[in-house]
Amino acid sequence: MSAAEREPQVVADRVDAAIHALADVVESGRRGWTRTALGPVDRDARAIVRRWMVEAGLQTSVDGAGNIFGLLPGTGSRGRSLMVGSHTDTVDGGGRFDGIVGVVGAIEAVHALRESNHRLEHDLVVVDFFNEEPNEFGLSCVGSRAMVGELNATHLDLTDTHGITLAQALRRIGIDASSALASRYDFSGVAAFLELHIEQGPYLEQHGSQIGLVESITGIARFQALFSGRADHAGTMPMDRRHDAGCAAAGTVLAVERIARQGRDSKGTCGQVTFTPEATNVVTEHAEFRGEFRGPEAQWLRTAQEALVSAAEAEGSTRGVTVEIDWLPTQDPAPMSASVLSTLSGVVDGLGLSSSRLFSGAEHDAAILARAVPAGLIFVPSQDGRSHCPEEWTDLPDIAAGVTTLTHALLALDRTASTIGATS
Ligand code: HGY
Ligand code: MN
Ligand code: MN
Repeated sequence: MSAAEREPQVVADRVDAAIHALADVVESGRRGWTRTALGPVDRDARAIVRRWMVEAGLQTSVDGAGNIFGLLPGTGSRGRSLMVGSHTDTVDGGGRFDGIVGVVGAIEAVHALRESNHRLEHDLVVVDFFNEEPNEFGLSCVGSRAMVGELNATHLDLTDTHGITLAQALRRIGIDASSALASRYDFSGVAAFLELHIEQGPYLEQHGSQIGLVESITGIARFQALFSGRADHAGTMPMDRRHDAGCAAAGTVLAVERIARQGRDSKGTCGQVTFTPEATNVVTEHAEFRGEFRGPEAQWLRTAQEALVSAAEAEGSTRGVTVEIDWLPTQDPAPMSASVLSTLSGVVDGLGLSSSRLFSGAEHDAAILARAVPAGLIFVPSQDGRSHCPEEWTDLPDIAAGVTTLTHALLALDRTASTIGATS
């Protein structure tokens, strides 16, 4: 550390104020803290984040996919950079910390570095990724997928339950579909990517660890299931002559649960259930729902997909109901960079923080970025393991420990990044 450089100090109250300021920018009348990416207030929140980036001394820009970037130029002339960030959109009825901690924490790390006279050799790029949460079209990580070149025309043609395409929904919030497709980021100079995030599960709290170092991020197979039967009078049509699409769907929902209980650390969840007509005196003609399987093993995800198709077909055939399963963008489990993980281990040990290595059952932009650069993911504990609900909570001292870890990790990577192999 040079004479002018001091120990970086994270200002927890500044982080707390930012988290609570964003918590005020939510969709009125919705449960919990709701700020969906394609909704009416996400753009307001992102304008605030961009202003915070400017106040932290970052040069800001926005790409064609809605990602916001803040650049802190380094002292080196090699054009190499470190990237750090997360997302600020929420699920419907979500909490105040999911994603937000990582964006606010990245900006706080910039403040801490500058206020302690640290100048990184690498450029530092802070990112607020657009639309990380699965949207009503079944697509998650829209901004980060665009950056790695994975957003494609098929994604933009995905429709919601009203027949609107994702491209139309993006246009409504000022994002042009073709610009989004052309927003591939040049990662050639990016030495590593770091994300700070709440764990959203019970592991760290159960193990008494202040910091989680993620080894890999879950694979996900998402789908839409469509059932077509026949409308009949609920009071006259005998049970054995019905083609009840609703019952076929319900049986398939239970099959998702049964299949998900069979894998190692596997999960299965259904949502967005629609019965048409919505009447109890009419046998359901059409039913649809969305679901997903998650797990640490790509092979199990494949077998789960096959098991779902045969279960749905069985539920349909016994009722004379036709079934269609459409797979939405699925992704294999994403291992984090071993060398970034090793750097993070050294940082938390050096800071005297207790830590655990763990698997992430939640999806993150880091899983997408890991396809382009060596990526690392730092967790802070979630109270009672709760998230994606208003009860989501992480204590400020835990958040501050995470931001301190992130800040020191950036200093460590700045020194060691040249030794990190590409996506190692
Ligand atoms: O769904 C997830 O795991 C993440 O919160 N988007
Ligand atoms: Mn989430
Ligand atoms: Mn998240």
